[in-house]
Amino acid sequence: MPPLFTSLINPRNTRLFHTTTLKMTYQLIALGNPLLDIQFNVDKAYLDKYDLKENDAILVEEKHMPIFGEGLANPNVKLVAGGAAQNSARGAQYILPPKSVLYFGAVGKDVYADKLTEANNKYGLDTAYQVLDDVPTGKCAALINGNNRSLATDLSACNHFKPAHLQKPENWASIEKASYFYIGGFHLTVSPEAIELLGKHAAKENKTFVVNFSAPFIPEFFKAPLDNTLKYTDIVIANESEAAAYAKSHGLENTTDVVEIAKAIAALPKVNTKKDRTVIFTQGTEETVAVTYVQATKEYKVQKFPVHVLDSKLIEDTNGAGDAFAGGFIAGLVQGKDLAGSIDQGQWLAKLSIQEVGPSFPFPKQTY
Ligand code: 26A
Repeated sequence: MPPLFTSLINPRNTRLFHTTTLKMTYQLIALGNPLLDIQFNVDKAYLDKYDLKENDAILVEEKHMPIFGEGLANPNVKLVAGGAAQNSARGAQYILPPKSVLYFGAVGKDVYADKLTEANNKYGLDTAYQVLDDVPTGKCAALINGNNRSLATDLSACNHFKPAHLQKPENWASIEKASYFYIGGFHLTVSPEAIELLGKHAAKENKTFVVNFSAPFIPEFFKAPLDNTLKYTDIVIANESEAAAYAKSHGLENTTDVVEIAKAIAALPKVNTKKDRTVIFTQGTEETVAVTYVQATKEYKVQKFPVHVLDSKLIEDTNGAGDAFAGGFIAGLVQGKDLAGSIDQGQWLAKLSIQEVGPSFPFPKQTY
């Protein structure tokens, strides 16, 4: 096994170049779980053996742990920077001028973190990681099966992220200057308190707070913290299976129409009444639905947008497709584009990303 991979199984020794000199003014702040993706191809039998669905994201249990070693021993394994919100942050930074996005999350002092920093540096994404001395960086087995991807995550260091890290003077100074916040719903498993801290700040300052549901298990099993987060949320991004999971856990199990589910979420109470809430549901290759609840008139504005279709022969893998959509979308907001323009840019970036290995974007850079 090559030495890098040996060190990945037992990740010690870092070159520790995740010490970015922060600029204080970023337009967009993102928060999530920084993970290294261990990506490899599997068949249905492999997924069955580990009780995994073809298209899902889960937190690993003990029985899943051998997957990581098996992945690293796979001659075709690909190690790519992951972490859903970190992927979106890289995607937004891919589009925006340098030093527009700052990403928060927790990592260990190891070669995994070095690989993440290497990728982020390539995109010009600044990070303000909380660095743990004795817990390894989190990892995600991204199991590719045709155009599906099953994600099995060992959060490790990610799990130790604390709101106090955001409150450090140098970090809070960046938060105060930012106008947009992007939260990976996955982080609800780690620190709902950190999310609430940012949500309260955004609501008080009339800034834009965007939350991605991330995976069906979030609305299903993290219902209370998600419901609390939604009070602060101006824009929700989710896919069709997350919409269905939300419906199931919120007494809407008979509602199969995504527009109806979006309406229910859009009209939930809101702390910042100066902004209406919009709920965006992507649906794979089907059109994207956006529903805004207009508080002034108590009416709903329903819009539908086609995706940028790609010949399926050109798909490399779909790991990170939703994150790319979110990244392109929020970059659009930061650029001052309207909802339709931002959604279209999200579709464009998703189409670029699924032609790359993992949650990545093409170089030389393409422009929208
Ligand atoms: C808490 N969990 C399970 C997770 C994740 C996650 N990112 C944050 N928290 N499980 C998978 N991912 C990331 O999702 C991306 C694809 O959308 C993977 O790292 C992958 O890059």
